[in-house]
Amino acid sequence: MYKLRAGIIGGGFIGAQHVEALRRLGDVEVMAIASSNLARAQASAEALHIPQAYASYVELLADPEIDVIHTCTPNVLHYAINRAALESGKHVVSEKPLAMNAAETASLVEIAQHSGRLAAVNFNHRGYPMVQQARAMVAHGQIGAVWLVHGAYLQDWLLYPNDWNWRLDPAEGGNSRAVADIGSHWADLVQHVIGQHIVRVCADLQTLLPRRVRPVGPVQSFSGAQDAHGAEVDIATEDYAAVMFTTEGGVHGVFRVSQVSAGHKNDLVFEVNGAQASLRWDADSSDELWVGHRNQANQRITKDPSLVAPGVRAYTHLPGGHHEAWPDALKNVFGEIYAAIRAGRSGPGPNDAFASFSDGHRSALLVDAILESSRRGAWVDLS
Ligand code: SOE
Repeated sequence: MYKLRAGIIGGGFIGAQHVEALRRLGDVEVMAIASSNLARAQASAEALHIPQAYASYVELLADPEIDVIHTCTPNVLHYAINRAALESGKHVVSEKPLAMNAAETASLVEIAQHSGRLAAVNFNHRGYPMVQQARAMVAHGQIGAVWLVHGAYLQDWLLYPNDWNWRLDPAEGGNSRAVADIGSHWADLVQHVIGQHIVRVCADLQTLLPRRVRPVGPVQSFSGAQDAHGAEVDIATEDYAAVMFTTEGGVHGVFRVSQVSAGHKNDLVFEVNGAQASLRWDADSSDELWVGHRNQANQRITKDPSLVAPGVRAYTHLPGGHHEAWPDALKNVFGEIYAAIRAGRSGPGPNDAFASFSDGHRSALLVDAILESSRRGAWVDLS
């Protein structure tokens, strides 16, 4: 089988994970990487054993050998890269958010539709086997009508005033931080699991650290790097949010996100309460799905290819007891995306887990509604 050829734009934390997941698929060749300058691109190319380094994304997009672009830069560049990539005839896999605001994400949806190329946004949590098991159980009516959805996504990597990352600067990260960065994952995931869209929100956003120390030079996500000698700057984006919501089907929900909750590294939990049973999934024990009952003992289903729903087997690659986690979920999502490209499709099929540019646009609308709700202190409908 011929190999599809990928080019990576951005060599930070997530770019390196894209490279690794793609290589594990076996039928994709990572041909090139671009960064903000040649020296950085060459350093990434050397560290990740990628043959070609480009000084800019423009140069990489001009390479006719490359079929698929992975957008892994700071948020501020996503729109320009995604747009130029589609216009140059490449398929696109973009990190979220697709762009800095909903006007831009709407225009990307349109450009993607006209391009005929595959355009996906990386909501990687959808690729966990026990998330797909939860989705299958909801779809097959195994918990009854869905009533409530709740949970949280908590981190602690921005706890201290001298923790820094480009996401703290609205010019690079956007007007929302915790909500756009991790709330977007939580909300996308539960909408995927219950098969319903959020249509209304009421939010409370808080900035616990209104001033932080900005170091000189770039700092990677999760690097733990702290430079107490930088300049103090005002912080406008939220460290914490609590969001109540309702869905198109009348499900009620609430979630909390925080990037300043000590002890929580990357802690995503959701629970769905149905008329017959409940489901709970926790990314920290991602191979388990808790099933809550009223009139019988609760259950804990563990990931095992022979025990999950038939459609979920494709998301498992190892026997029970052999854990599959974050990198495997990413690989699962990429596997589906590349299979869709090979099949000549431009978006997900009904059984696919991966997210489309339309999902990315919906996520931008949700973030905007949450910001507006918190500003106004009122419920806001998604436009
Ligand atoms: C940083 O908060 C971050 O890397 C997010 O950007 C990712 O999407 C999430 O997977 C983990 O945290």
